[in-house]
Amino acid sequence: MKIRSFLTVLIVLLFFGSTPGFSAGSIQPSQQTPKHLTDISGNMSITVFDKEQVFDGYNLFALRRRNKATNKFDEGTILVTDMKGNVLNSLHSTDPRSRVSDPEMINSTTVFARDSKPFFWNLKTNVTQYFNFTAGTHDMEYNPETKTFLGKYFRDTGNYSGLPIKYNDLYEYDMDGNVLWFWNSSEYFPFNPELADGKTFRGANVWMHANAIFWDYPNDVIYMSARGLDTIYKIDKKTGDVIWGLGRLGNFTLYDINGNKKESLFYHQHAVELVGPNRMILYDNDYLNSSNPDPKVGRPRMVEIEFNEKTMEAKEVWTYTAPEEYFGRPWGDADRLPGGNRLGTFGWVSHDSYLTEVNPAGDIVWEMRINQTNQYAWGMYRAERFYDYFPVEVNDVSFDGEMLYVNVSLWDAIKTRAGRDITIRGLLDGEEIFTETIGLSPYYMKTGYAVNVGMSDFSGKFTLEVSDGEVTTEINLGEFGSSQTGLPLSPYFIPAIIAIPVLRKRSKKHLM
Ligand SMILES: [Ca+2]
Ligand SMILES: [Ca+2]
Repeated sequence: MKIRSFLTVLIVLLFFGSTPGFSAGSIQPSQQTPKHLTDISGNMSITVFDKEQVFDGYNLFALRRRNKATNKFDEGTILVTDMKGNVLNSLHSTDPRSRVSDPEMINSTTVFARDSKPFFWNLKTNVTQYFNFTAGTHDMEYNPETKTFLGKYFRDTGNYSGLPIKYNDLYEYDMDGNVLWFWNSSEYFPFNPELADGKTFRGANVWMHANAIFWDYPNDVIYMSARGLDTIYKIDKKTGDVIWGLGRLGNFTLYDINGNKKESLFYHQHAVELVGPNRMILYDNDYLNSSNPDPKVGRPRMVEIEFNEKTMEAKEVWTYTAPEEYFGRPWGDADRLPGGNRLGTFGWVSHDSYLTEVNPAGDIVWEMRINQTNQYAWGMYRAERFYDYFPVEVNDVSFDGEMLYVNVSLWDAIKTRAGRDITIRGLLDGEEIFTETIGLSPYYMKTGYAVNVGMSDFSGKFTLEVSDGEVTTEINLGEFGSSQTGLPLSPYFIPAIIAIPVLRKRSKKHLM
């Protein structure tokens, strides 16, 4: 079979399925115009939106309101917005000491979040389900395979310099609140006065200040960010042993993006998570970086680091440095998105909150800003992006009169830890030609998919349909006819060859 034309689509073709998403109708009548929402949405705006460079999606985040008169957080609200900033769903915490801060999607309709207790929130039905145990501090993880939770809890043991020493223990709970696993941090990180120096917080020696956990449950390990130590620790969930540290006090030789050896790659970091095998992203607050003119003021960054557990070398592979006015001593989040953009949460209450999407080159392609008022500041601790379709890029569509060659890149609609199976169907004028199940990569990594479709009489509109049973995306690849000797060149097609890693390749010839 000779390929007469090799064509590459350079733009992203998106054809949304019939899934309606979380329309404004999912906000319950009682929540339509409460003051908390008008207060916030009146100060929320989209300042950048380059539609050519972003996948349209939904933003999930919590805003915690700080009353400037009392200097205290007085309420919290979890929001889902579209890319234009319209609030589609909101959940207002009635807890005066609300801790809503880091909601995540656990499937295409359900948010997992924590207030004083962990809970699920169904965006379609607006039903919440609270679990009867305390949610701990900073971060909580949910494992959908075991239906268990991993939380982080402060424990005071002993005193130093007249202040209690605070440890950061980990607990795994089942849905009924039974403790299934306990990690005693004082066993693995006995208090070290040298490291505690200057690391006091809330009237205690919070010397490690573990502020993020990432439970890589498919591999039974936990990545824990110790902010006070400028180090990420990898913990073996089975044995509790600390496998390594990466950072100022860790075991890796560290290199910055220019290949220079560094003492540390980040200072008082937040929100570590994996974005690939041996690759992590995190938010570098750049706080207490002694190489800065004033260590108390830095330039916040998003950083991706590749680590090699054989050579014990870790190097920056992608970084973004935000403007000075985005700096916040605490808080922050960094996410890798489908297609390779990154989403940064610059939301500490010392300034307006920014949720900022940048392309791989570091240009801001989308941004939401929540302005402070004289009375209030809205802080954003973390954010997530999700979709009601499967983001896709068409890398190649070519037809030689008898055989159709298709090569696409796919991303999941929600961020998973383990990946999951989806179904791909090939349709000619709506008639199924083939169907198969493929595995989608975790953490919004790209999944390559290529297929060759050949038939004796191939004519009609060819569509790929990607579905998980709830979310369905149709990719319309165009009209083809077996009498054609090649496709006419449209403005979207230019002759070019781009090497795309293809994880799954199947040849389908003469299926009919
Ligand atoms: Ca986490
Ligand atoms: Ca995030």
